[in-house]
Amino acid sequence: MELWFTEQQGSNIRYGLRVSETLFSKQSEFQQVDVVTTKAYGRMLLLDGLVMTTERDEFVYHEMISHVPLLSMPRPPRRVLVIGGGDGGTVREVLKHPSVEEVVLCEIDPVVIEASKAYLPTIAAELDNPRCTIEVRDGVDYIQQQPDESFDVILIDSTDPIGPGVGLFNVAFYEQVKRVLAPDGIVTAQTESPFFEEEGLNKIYSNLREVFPVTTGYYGIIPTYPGNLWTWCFCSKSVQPGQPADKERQAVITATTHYYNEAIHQGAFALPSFLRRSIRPQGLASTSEAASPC
Ligand code: SPD
Repeated sequence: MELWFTEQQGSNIRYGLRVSETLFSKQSEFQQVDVVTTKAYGRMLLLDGLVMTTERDEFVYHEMISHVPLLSMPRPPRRVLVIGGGDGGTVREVLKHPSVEEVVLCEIDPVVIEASKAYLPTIAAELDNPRCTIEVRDGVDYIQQQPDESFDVILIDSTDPIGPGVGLFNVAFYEQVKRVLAPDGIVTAQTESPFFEEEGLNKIYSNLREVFPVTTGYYGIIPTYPGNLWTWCFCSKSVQPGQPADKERQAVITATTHYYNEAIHQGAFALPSFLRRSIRPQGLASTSEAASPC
């Protein structure tokens, strides 16, 4: 018998992947956690039946959420916070940056970490790295207890804005993220699909714009996410997006990546017209605006 996983998008769309094996399945305190093997994309992590990552295309998401902000920082970042991201893919990319002394992973659900370490070893590869500190806690509580300006880069690697991830999309949370961010720091948040979540995406951007002086969306192509086009928001107190801060730092990273490169760093901010209307830049200095392809 053939086994198929389907993810439903609204009432009219379902995406399907043929599954050969279920490797892990557990209802945690927070959500249903599954790891299955798919014929087309290798092993896949599902939370509450939604695709979080697959072995074959995870590199796009994890490289884009990490290297765009880390390489935009005017000085080499030392301390990085990842909120969510219990599969470890974002931590793995952050630790490619030699300047990073510590990355704190704040994941609410220990079962996601357990399943990823056991069944997604290439993604969770650096979770035992001594430069990685794991906090199994709600990111909303964790951030409230951190000192002002204590992180250089903060990456909000959340689930969709439902279930345990919902508190990671509101203004009160973003205010705390801003407080904890260094003056020259950068925040990147995953901001969903522009095709299917337009209303939700507009709300996320409006919340981010209430808090951060500089915000702009950028995008990448992720075959297993609904709509295939995925967005992140680059937010800062003053740092402008679009240009890597240091070509030497960038070359160290591009020697390892499969999606991110010099052209993608700038090109990801070149928004298709329909996205300009929703995730357009705000707070860009006029010189950068003129120089940037946004
Ligand atoms: N609809 C899928 C959204 C998933 C965003 N987070 C993915 C986590 C990968 N580290």
